[in-house]
Amino acid sequence: MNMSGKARAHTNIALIKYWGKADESLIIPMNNSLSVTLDKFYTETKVTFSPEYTKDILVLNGEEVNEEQSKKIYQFMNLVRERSHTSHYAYIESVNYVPTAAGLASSASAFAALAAACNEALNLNMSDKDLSRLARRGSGSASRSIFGGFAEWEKGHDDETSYAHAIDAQGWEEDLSMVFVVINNQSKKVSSRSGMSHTRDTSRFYQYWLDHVDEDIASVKEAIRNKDFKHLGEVIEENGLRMHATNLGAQPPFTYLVPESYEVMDIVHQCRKAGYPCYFTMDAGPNVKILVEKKNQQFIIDALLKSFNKEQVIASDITNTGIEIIE
Ligand code: 2P0
Repeated sequence: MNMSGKARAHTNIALIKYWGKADESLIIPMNNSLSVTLDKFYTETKVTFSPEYTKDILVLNGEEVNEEQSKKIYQFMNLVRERSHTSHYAYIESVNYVPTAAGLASSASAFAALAAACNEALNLNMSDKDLSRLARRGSGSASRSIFGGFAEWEKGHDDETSYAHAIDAQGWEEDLSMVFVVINNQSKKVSSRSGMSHTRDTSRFYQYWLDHVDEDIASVKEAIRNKDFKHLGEVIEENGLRMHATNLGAQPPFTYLVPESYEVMDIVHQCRKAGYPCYFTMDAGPNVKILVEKKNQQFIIDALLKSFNKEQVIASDITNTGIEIIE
């Protein structure tokens, strides 16, 4: 008998970053992180387990993915089999809903959707907390994509204690949005996995990062409680830049940022000067994400469109919806 389940999960963007693991194989982070879940970018995944399959197969956006690229998925499926005492292999069909050519496909939505689809297919009846723990084993940031709105991943100290939960913002997220500036650069990409590992192991600034991240988490939670956008923005901008500074302190140093990234940061500063508060954050790549109140979103977009083309500037609401079972 075939067993199948289909789920949707949205991408999240960290406002306080996850950067470095305490345990590489269990994916336990060195510090707590905090994110917003985005409405516009998501993954839908259907998984079908069958006694007739002789291996796992992944079809991504309609094309079969080769074994090398699917390695992380196979490891994850082995974990699911172990936990559910199933020996069946699975056929996994996954579609990323991100604007074409934006290059924003994310392992966060991918593993959150896959965890939820497996839970459904195998009738595992996992709680959101346990789904978050499971998704974490695929990719750390996926632990946060189980939830909508603001989510905090508590680092914990082992597999049991490391998971995310939603943070009640009393509906504030409905007033906020995120504007993406997609910067295409040709430089060789350092994956977030290897970048954070190299930085944790070698950066002269890494201890400084660890020493201040808890303060940032506390400040962000206070700003959310008070619906204080300026406070929120100032903290997240500092935290994001500090994460990128740790990479510059690594031996050898590296950076994800390119000249256009700095150009966007400058536009953000100019918008603030003009009386439109907005704040930037960057992840393991050159793209810049700008947190803004919806009422000021158009001003920021117009300012960006003087330097970037329409395809490069994409706005998304923050969704309150966590993982969903579909069909
Ligand atoms: C985050 N980033 O908190 C951090 C901040 C980028 C910068 O992409 O190794 O893909 O699979 O656990 O979850 C997190 O990297 O890394 C990430 P793994 P993941 O979103």
